[in-house]
Amino acid sequence: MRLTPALAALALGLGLGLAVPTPLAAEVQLVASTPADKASAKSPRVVRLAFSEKVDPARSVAAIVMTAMPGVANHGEMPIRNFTPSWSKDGKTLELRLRQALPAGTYEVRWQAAGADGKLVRGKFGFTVG
Ligand SMILES: [Cu+2]
Repeated sequence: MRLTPALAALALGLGLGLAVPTPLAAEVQLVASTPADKASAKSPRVVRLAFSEKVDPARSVAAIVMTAMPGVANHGEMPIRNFTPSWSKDGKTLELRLRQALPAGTYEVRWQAAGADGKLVRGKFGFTVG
């Protein structure tokens, strides 16, 4: 069922509790990454996140966390900070360029991004370095 804005406003006003479809644009999504989710990579120096649309760079960011390392028990979460972030010209791809290749271990990349609808979306993916 398609509601015109006026009809939707009326329905809400009457408290009918109709689920009015939110913005016509879908919320921003991560469509690809390097390394890919669950991939095994060799000494990566770049982590790249490609979004489904242009995002607001002021509200969009990614962090790399090392969660395990060979031979280290109870490693815990170790934030990786030696990278420089940059956005592609079209505003859809975030590149984290590491000053040193990531050492062997398990990593999680946590991101947040705000697209055209202004909604902040969060997600994560992980990979291992062998
Ligand atoms: Cu570590």
